[in-house]
Amino acid sequence: DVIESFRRVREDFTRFMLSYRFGMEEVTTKLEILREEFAQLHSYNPIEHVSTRLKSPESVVDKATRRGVEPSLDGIRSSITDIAGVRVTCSFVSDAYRVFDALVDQPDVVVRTVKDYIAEPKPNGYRSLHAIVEIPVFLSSGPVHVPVEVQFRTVAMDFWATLEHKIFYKFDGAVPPEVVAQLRESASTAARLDEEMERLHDAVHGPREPTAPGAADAAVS
Ligand code: 0O2
Repeated sequence: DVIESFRRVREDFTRFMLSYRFGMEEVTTKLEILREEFAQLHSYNPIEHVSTRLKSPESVVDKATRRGVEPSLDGIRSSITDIAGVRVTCSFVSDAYRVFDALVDQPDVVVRTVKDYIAEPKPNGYRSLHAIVEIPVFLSSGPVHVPVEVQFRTVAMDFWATLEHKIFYKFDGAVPPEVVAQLRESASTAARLDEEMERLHDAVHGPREPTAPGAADAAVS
């Protein structure tokens, strides 16, 4: 009857949203293991902090509607890839690439797309390394392959992006041109700061194993 079919739809949707939370937790556990291993074996921690966010059911439905996605859970699963988001803030640019490599080299992690906004910043100055990875989650109903958006950035990139995000919302997206120009300028300052800190670190501790910028490109599937 109608109540029974509504109950089933609700259960399917709850399981669908839960799978993203579990996918996100799988990724954070992998990062936690890498962090701990680096710290214990190399006495070095490349990860400053990790944060997560799950899109609300309302904003998932809004985004799907805006994009004209087929109104089914499978349609949403294949088209909306940022329902689960993990942000990894690293100390240095080379660490961002190094942690990225260590994550995507794992056999159960499948890379769907990579956008390297560190090698090629957005026109507004935004820098970060983005990857959509697919991770298996084993539910009682069977395995699901969940896409998770992982953003790798430095503390300086994170500082800039957090403030830019606030300014963008303050102006409701219509940021005045002079503010846009100042933001672009401050993004260059942040990029220079990253370079200087990396040089300083290498001078004090000696250069680390090379992690060529753009190494991420090789992993694009
Ligand atoms: P939130 O609240 O952080 O999740 P998409 O529309 O996401 O499917 P797009 O635009 O190709 O497709 O995705 P992209 O470029 O990979 O970037 C998506 C996310 O990166 C954003 O998510 C932000 O988190 C971050 N981001 C991208 N560009 C900028 C920027 O110019 N400034 C800042 N501050 N962050 C940026 P959401 O969903 O917008 O926001």
